[in-house]
Formats: sequence, C-alpha cells, structure tokens
Amino acid sequence: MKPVLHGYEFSVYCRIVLAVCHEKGVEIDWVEVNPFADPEAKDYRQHHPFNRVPALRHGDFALYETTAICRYIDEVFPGPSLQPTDPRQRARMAQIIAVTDAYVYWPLVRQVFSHRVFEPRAGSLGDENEILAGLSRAKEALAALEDLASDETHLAGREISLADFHLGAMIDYFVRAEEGAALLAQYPKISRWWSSLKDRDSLVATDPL
Ligand SMILES: N[C@@H](CCC(=O)N[C@@H](CS)C(=O)NCC(=O)O)C(=O)O
Repeated sequence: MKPVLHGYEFSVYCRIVLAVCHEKGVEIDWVEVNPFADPEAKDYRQHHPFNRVPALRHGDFALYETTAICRYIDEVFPGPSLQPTDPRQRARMAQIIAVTDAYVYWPLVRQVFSHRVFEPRAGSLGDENEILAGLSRAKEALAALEDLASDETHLAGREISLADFHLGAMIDYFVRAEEGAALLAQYPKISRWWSSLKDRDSLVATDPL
C-alpha cells in the first residue's frame, strides 16, 4: 500500500521526505497543499493540527513531523538503512537534524532563500533586512555544523544517513542565493560534503525548482 503524502511543491521539509522515499524506492501518492495559502486549505488541520507540511498517511496510520516520517519510512520499507547502528553516529545524526530544524531552517531558508530567490521568482521584492539578518544567523549555524560533521564522507559517518537529506535540502536552497553560496564556501568541511552530495539522484530527482 502506497503512503499518501500531503505536501507543498516548494517545501524543503517535503523534499526531505521525497528524497528519503527515492533512496528507499518507495512510491507515494502526493496531495498538494499550500500551507501558506490564505484562507488556509479547508479541513487540512485534520492531517496536521499546526497547518504545516508534510503529513503522511500509510493505511490507517497518520504521522506528521518530518523526522518522524523519515524514520518511519526508513524502518518500515526495505532498501538500504539510512540510520547508523553505531550509537554515537546515530546520536550525531539526530543532533544534526535537530540543529538543522532549530537553527538552519529559519535563517538559511526562510530569510535568505525566500527573500533573495523565492519571492523575486514569484514577482515580489524580497526584504534586504531579512537577508542580512539571515546571513548573520547562518554563520553561527554553519560554524556549529562544521564542528559537528564527521571527517568521513557523510555528516554522521561513512554511510549516508537521514541527516544528509535533512540538511542537504536546506543547503540546496541556501546556495541558490549568491550570498549563501559565498558564505558556505567559508566552511571547508560542509562545502566538501555538499559538493559530494548535491548531484545525488535522490536530490536531483526531487528538486522543485
Ligand atoms: N516541524 C515541522 C516543520 C514543517 C514546516 O515548517 N514546513 C513548512 C514548509 S517547508 C510549512 O508548512 N510552513 C508553513 C508556515 O510556516 O506557515 C516538520 O518537521 O515537519
């Protein structure tokens, strides 16, 4: 039975789930919902009480919150595991995902990407103050990630994990702003990681832009 994913085409959080599904070879049925629409989508809060995306339904099981959804998909479906078994690597993966949610999403995606790239694409002017504030806060987030990232190929170790898709979806948007790409280049470990990840099939196939 195919899972149903309620999502918005430009959402980085939905892209994380889509990339994980791609890695696992899981097909989904997509239901488009714009969480920014005003008025909000009728009845959507029955799937997500906070009116965010994504929200998953798999048979009679409903789940929201991207990390929970990705872990569920990884554990329920066959295919390569995307979570390390080593406790320290697993903890690092969880930490990087939490740092991404708490300190990366807002400045890199909602301030820099939205105002420099997304809004101009949609025909409105971005707010330069938001971009400056986002770039300033991005430094602290990128410095922390530079410290946390493993010295091996992927963020939590040698094998790719859920952390790579979580941060990868957001970095991909961030570097589409010229200032974002220039800032990322100042963090050598994260830059190397991103260069080796960015052309991965699951990211290319799920790029909404
Ligand atoms: N904690 C949620 C965050 C999801 C989220 O913020 N999604 C964005 C789209 S990328 C959204 O729905 N935003 C609507 C809003 O901010 O009103 C998760 O991990 O799934």
